[in-house]
Amino acid sequence: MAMSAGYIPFHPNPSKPKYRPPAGAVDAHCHVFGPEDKFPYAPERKYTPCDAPKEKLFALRDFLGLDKNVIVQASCHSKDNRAMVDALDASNGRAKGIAFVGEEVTDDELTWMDKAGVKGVRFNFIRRLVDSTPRDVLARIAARVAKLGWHVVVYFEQADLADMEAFFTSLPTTVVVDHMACPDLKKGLDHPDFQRFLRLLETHKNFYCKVTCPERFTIAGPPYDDVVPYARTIVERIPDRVLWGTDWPHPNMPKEAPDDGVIVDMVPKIAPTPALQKALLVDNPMRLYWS
Ligand code: 0GY
Repeated sequence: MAMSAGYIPFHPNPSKPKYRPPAGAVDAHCHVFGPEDKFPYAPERKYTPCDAPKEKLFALRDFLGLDKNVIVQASCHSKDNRAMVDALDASNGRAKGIAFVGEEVTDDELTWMDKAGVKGVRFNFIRRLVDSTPRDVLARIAARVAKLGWHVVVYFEQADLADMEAFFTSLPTTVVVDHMACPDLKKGLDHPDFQRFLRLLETHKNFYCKVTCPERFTIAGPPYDDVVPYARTIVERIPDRVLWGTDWPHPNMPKEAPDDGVIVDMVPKIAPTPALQKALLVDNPMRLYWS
């Protein structure tokens, strides 16, 4: 197993954001990991995270002035969704989930997750994180979860879009793209990769985009102003189909995890009006996850 170092801890002491999110704001991309003694990490994982239990996530939610979470299954737990479902069960209805499943998942397991508040499955195409799954398998999974009213979350890199676009647009569900499909800041806003991605979002009205993870794409470092033009362009082009999240606990970061207060303080830069902020933080995630 090729595994990166792992165990980069989340920020021990995030700053209080200056920006106050509107009432009911949703962190639509975050994770829970472990604790390992209760929910062990997957043997096939490519990195080992720090334990990031649900209690810490809920405390951070409150500290940052957020109201709800969408907890996304990450590759380090692979197809064992128990830690995520356990967090949903403990959330008093304030968390929904995105699962990772294989074709062997049973209808009973899907029903168990559906009842707990799972709203979708994630297809991860990032080669450093997962081994690839054939598209016909993914298509069959999508058809099954579509019947539950779930959607599909896709995590991929813009440079791979040309190859995957036909598959993505054939999916029978809403499609949510993680982390702006990883913009390459060295290429710039005008690069065909980013422009192609924008066209995809504008053309296909069933696509949503998470304007998340500036810390993964920045060249300049915090407060990540170099990522703002990418996120802001997407927010302004498809204001009713964008989502925001912290990505806490920021798994698999090469050096140190970001200050979550700084991540919250980016919101007014990428969504400059109160109407855009309400769409991004409340209306869009509520439509997708709580309606
Ligand atoms: C993320 C990003 C990452 C990790 C995972 O599934 C995962 O392990 O998603 C990453 O390393 O880019 O979504 O938080």
